[in-house]
Amino acid sequence: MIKNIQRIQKEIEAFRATSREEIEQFRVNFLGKKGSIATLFETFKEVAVEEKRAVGQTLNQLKTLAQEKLDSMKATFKEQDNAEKTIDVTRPGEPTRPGSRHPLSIVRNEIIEIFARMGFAVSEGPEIEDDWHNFTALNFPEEHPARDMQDTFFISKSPDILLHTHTSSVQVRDMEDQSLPIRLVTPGRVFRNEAISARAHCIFHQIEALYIDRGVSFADLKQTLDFFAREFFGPTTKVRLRPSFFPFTEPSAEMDVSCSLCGGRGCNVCKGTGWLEIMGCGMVDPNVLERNGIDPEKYSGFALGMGVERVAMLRYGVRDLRIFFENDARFLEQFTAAGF
Ligand code: 2U9
Repeated sequence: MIKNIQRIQKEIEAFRATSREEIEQFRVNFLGKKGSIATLFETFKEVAVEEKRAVGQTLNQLKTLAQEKLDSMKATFKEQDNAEKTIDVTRPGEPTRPGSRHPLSIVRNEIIEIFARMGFAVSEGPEIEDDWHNFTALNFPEEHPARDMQDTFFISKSPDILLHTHTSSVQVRDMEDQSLPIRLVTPGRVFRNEAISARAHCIFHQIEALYIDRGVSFADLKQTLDFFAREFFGPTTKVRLRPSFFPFTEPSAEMDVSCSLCGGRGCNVCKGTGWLEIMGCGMVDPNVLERNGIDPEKYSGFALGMGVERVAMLRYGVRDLRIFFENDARFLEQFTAAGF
């Protein structure tokens, strides 16, 4: 028995594991239920009574030896594992690509900057509005189709709470809060219940401008439009106005600029016309002034509005505005804005 114990002890001491599988094999062979130590314990029953004490002690020492060896082999492998996981701080770092401004932000900031040079301050307001600020104060008749469920996202009915369909609602709030004269641009997200296509989205961005003072005329509006068009599209840009209609302006017009892509000769972006429609504008309807507590006999104003997506499409030659909302890094990383 003692000889057997000594033989196994030597085996244990000599054992070298080169893999986790070998460690497990060691456990099974020596410490497992049917392993050699368990077998020794079985034969221990047959040991003579006077030898039991000495043999028992050696046997227990053998078991402890095997257990300690197993534990130390496991620990060594764990250390090796951890060493493999630690970071080699001497390795060169992964380059992190700097982010870039979103093209809609670049265009919005540039438009704001041009108006800022003409003395327009920036104003922002709530996207969730009531009927008064979005429609009634802006001279929308009760039965106007824009008030319809099909065009407007309503949050509740009676009272009507909705997602504003234009940033004019922000300017109505400015008229309530601010003293005259008012000269503001309102950039913002607007919401219209429209089918999404290459040319329209149910969420898009607008910039509107409003100037109210004594003696503001259509000539002031035209001068402002001319300046904006030349600053944004280049010094040779031509401008034309076509009569239009909006509930909140009278008279109203739509402004076209000569196509910046073909220089007015006609291309597929301007559909051969040489002109691109950029924005709507007009003199603030006296009804709007009156509804907002401004005396139309003393004050007049002009307003204009444009869609940022449309302007950005023309600036960058983008044919489908949905790409602005997809957050595809391959598209977005192409845009850089000097100073914005
Ligand atoms: C007040 C009074 C009048 C803002 C204006 C337009 C003309 C216009 C469209 C351009 C493309 C909306 O994004 S779009 O679909 N906007 O044509 N907006 S005048 O008129 C105002 C604003 C505020 C108090």
